[in-house]
Amino acid sequence: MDSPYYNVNSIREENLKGFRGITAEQINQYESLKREKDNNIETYDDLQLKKDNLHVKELKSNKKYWLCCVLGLFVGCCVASSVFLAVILTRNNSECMALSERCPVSNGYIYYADLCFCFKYINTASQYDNATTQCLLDGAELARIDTEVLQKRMETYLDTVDNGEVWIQGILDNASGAAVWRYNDDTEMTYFNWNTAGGQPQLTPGEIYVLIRKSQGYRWHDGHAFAQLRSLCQIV
Ligand SMILES: [Ca+2]
Repeated sequence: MDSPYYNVNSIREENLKGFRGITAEQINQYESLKREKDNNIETYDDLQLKKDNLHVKELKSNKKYWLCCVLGLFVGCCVASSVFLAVILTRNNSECMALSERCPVSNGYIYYADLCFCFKYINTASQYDNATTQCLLDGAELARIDTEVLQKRMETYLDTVDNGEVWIQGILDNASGAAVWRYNDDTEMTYFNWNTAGGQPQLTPGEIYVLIRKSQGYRWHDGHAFAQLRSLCQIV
C-alpha cells in the first residue's frame, strides 16, 4: 500500500481482536510498549498523530499558497504602478521640454520649469471674451489655475505686476439648474479658490466668469460679463 494510514482502523480492530476482553487502558499500554520496543509507528495513536501532522502540513501549505498569491499581487501592482508613473513622467518631461521651447519669452511670456507652465500678464483691460481672444492671438488661452501650487505661484507673480483684478479661466454653466464651473474647453473645473468669506461666488445674473482679486488675498470672485479687467494668458 502507498499510504501508511490505510489500516488505521484495521490495526485498531486487530489489536482489539488479539486482546479481546481487555480494557482500552491496557490496549494503550500495549501500544506504548510496542512503540518503545519496535519503534513501530503503526500503532493507532502514532498513525493518528501522523495523520494530524499531515493535516497541519496541508494547512500550512495552503497558507503559503495564499501568501504567495497576495505577495505576487502586491509585486504586480507595484511594477504596474512604476511603469505607469514612468510613462506619465516621461510624457510630462517630454511635454515640458516642448513647452519650454515654444514659450515665447521674447513676447513677454514667462516659463516656470518646475510647474511646466508658461504664461503672460496682459496689462490691458478688456472683457472676458476679448481677453480670451487676445490670448488666442498669441496661440495661448486664459490661465487655467487648477492647483493650489499654481494659485500660489500666480499670487507671487501678480504681486509684482498687478494692482487689482485679472481674468482667469472659468465660465458658469447653470443649464442643469446647479452652478457648474467650466474651463473654456467645457471641461468641468475641480479646483477653486473662492472668496467664500466675501460671499463668492454670488451667482447673481450676469456674473458668469472667474476673476482673481488682489485686494481679497487673490481669492476668486465671479465677475460680470461686461467687466473690463486685465488678464493672464497661458501657453498650453
Ligand atoms: Ca461676484
